[in-house]
Amino acid sequence: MTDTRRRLLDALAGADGPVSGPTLADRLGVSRAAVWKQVEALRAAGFDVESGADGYAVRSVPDYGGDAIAYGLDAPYAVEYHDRLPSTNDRARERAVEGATDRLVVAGEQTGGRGRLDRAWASPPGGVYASLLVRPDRPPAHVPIFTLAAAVAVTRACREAEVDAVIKWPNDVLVAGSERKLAGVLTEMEGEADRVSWLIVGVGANVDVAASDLPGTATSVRAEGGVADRRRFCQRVVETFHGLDPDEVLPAWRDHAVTLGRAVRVETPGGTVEGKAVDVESPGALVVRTDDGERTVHAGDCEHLRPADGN
Ligand code: BT5
Repeated sequence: MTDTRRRLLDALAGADGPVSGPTLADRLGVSRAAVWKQVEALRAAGFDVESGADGYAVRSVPDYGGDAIAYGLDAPYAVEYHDRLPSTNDRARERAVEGATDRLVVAGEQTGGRGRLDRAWASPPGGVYASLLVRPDRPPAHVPIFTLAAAVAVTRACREAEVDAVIKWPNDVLVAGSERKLAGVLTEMEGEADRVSWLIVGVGANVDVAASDLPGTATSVRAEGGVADRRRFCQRVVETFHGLDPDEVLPAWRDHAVTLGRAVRVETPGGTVEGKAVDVESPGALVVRTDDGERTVHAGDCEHLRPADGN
């Protein structure tokens, strides 16, 4: 998406009524003919743009796509949309290597979606597959906080879509009271000892997907009876992620998490840790009270054990 297109979308989305061609040309710093060309491109992308005596006004927005996501998006990312990609994280990585930043790569479906540890992420049409490329001025050790922030953002988007979602450490978004998975987060980065070079936060969320198109016990916003609006969902994830103050992330995560207080078994690179999950510490490590004292786990797969509470 060009800068001009994004500015046109922002100008139209932010207006109360029609905006005249000359006003748009002025704001965008382009000719009126260039504005007209961009409006035509929006129409070709499925926007209903009315042009009356007072100027241009958007009457309706397409269900999904780059322009649809950018329209009204309250976050400073350039949106790049593809109907289909192997993996939005891989495409974002290519963009990172080219030097880009502050970019949101979205695909309508993925043919090679990835989870953690090279597991497959089922990515049928109807899901939200989005990778955010940023370059935070942080040491690599702080990166897990971004994964937690994304999990908080996705959980809130699910709740806004009327599905009662919760977080399982570190990055699974489940339907409350179940192990049914709605979404996951895959964070990848490149960095030097003291500074992240680039960071990609990839979100996969089952939004407008039938449960039969998903593996195992996975579920979707649609299957749970929620509002399956991919455009809104994607926008809200990005806006919430962007709007979270780093200091707010851990408290918000604790607030949304179901793992704390639960009996857990965590498969870590260094072996199995079993006990009661008692806290999450900065920048995202799980503290487990085991028979041999407290253990702090930085990475792994967490299983909630029964009974849910109290041991
Ligand atoms: C995750 O991995 O939960 C992270 C998933 C991140 C996917 C996004 S999509 C956009 C971006 N581009 C990518 O290529 N990836 C990111 P993990 O915790 O490892 O969970 C993977 C496991 O979840 C699999 O082994 C399955 O058991 C299960 N699973 C696979 N597809 C699923 C789906 N669509 N919904 C729920 N569970 C799924």
